[in-house]
Amino acid sequence: MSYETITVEQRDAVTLITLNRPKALNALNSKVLEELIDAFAAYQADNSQLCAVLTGSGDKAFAAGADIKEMSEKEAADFYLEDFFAPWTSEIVKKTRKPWIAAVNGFALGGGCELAMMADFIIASENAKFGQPEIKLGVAPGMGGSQRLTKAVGKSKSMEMCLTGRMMDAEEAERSNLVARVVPHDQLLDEAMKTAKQIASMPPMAAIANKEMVNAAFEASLDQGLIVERRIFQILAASEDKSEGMAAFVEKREGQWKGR
Ligand code: CO8
Repeated sequence: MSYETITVEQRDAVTLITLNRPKALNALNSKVLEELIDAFAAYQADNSQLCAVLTGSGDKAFAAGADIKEMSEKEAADFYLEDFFAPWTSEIVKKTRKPWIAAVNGFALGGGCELAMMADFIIASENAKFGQPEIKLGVAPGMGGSQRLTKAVGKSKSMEMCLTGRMMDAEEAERSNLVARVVPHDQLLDEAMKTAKQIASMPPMAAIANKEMVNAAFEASLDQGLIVERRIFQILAASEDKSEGMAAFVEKREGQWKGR
């Protein structure tokens, strides 16, 4: 499938998805959403693909936000009736059970920051800048920023960023637990792909299970999350890859994964 606003490439078991509107700093319009939903569904459905990386084209931006030009045409009733922004979570986050990484190469503002935070984790280049500047447009985050940013960096910092619209640089983002790791700008894609390949080499069912467990920590109470963790652990214990993984360890060899 060919796309207008993104590119998709398979590199062995890793799908690389690149936001490709560099002149608009990869701003997220409805076409981008439609194409990302398709690309993530294809990644999820393809058993040969075991991890994905999402990044932005050009040197300047991951995504500088939802497309302000497109949204400025809309009225409140349109946003409400279309349940505008809902598919980002319902179609991409919820339906992508396999792991994916955001490789943030520059500005990740507004919807761009929110999209990066939808990933399982973020690897940022030294040039990355994160922010929720919606307040300056008279609005507020709409794709999960007020919730995911607060869960990642805590109330004080999230509140300050949302209320002032200020940007956080990569070093502060790492210190604040927004990103997993910061790497030199010119090594971002290599590092993200290397990490994705490492994940893709793991037993695939265990990768999905680990993701589901960690997400439960965000979505459930501690008691509920601990039950989710135990049940998934017990299911994994019945998998062929568990027998193989443990046998491989004892026999001092690499595991050969079946994905079940
Ligand atoms: N939407 C549409 N186009 C954009 C966006 C965006 N979010 N960001 C940048 N662009 C476009 C610019 O308009 C410009 O296009 P053109 O050349 O045709 O004028 C091009 O990208 C390059 O941008 P700049 O010339 O501004 O580049 P600078 O290097 O000078 O500045 C910045 C870079 C600081 C990133 C600057 O572009 C900026 O501040 N962008 C907007 C950031 C922002 O506010 N993001 C949040 C958007 S809002 C959101 O995500 C959700 C809620 C929105 C609700 C709106 C209801 C109406």
